[in-house]
Amino acid sequence: QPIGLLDSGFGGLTVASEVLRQLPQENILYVGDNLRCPYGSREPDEVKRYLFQIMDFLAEQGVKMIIIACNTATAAGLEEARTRYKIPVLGVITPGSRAAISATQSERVGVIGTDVTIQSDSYRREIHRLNPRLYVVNQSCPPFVQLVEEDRTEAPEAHPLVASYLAPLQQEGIDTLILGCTHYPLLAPLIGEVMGEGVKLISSAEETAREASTILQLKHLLNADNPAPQHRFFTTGDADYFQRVGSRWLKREIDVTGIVLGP
Ligand code: DGN
Repeated sequence: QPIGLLDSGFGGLTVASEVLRQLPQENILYVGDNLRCPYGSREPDEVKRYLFQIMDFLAEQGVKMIIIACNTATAAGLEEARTRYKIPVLGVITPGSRAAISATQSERVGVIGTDVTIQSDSYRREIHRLNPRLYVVNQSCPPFVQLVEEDRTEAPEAHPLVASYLAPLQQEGIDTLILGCTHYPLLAPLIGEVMGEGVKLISSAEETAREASTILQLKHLLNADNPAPQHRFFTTGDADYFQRVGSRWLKREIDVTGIVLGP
């Protein structure tokens, strides 16, 4: 049985890549809802509806676990998703919060994400549940997702755009910055350059894959003796474009199928 992963587009590939690295014997199914990307500035209820359509699709394919590899969808629907499906469902916000808490020395943490994620205040609440002492500052960066989706992370306009959205955080004395959108690790070189060496960048990917591994072990669902694991990718957008850009981000040739999801 495969592990299911989903995102509004390419962002969740940052999590998929860690799952492939940490759990090389697992089969995975990935859905990117590129047609309806970005999710970040939609109403949370709409995001939730899209999320459940994708999760239904993955459940029909017989996945044993679903990783919501999208902060926006995690913020909008993780809790309800856990009550709707019998299989384990993981989000990316708790793992990212945990990673930031262990990384910070100054106890001052920044969070960047989409409008839905930042307005939900999910990271601050999760961090304070675990460690109420930390200072947490939020900043939404809506245009960053499009830079990734349109494959423009190295375009000349990318640097000034990233710098202008991060400027308010530079006055905050943070030593840790949570990349609270799974697309943002694909912009990490630029974000790192703008924030400087004193700021650690935290992506949820590693910690999320570790949590997936722990849960699969506890439930005796880990794959063993699977020397030729299968990885399938589905997109609601253009399959050829996903194949080209996705293969580059994942550094391996991927097999992509186009799908249509309900209205
Ligand atoms: N990759 C998503 C996230 O982590 O929030 C969503 C990006 C988007 O669709 N705006």
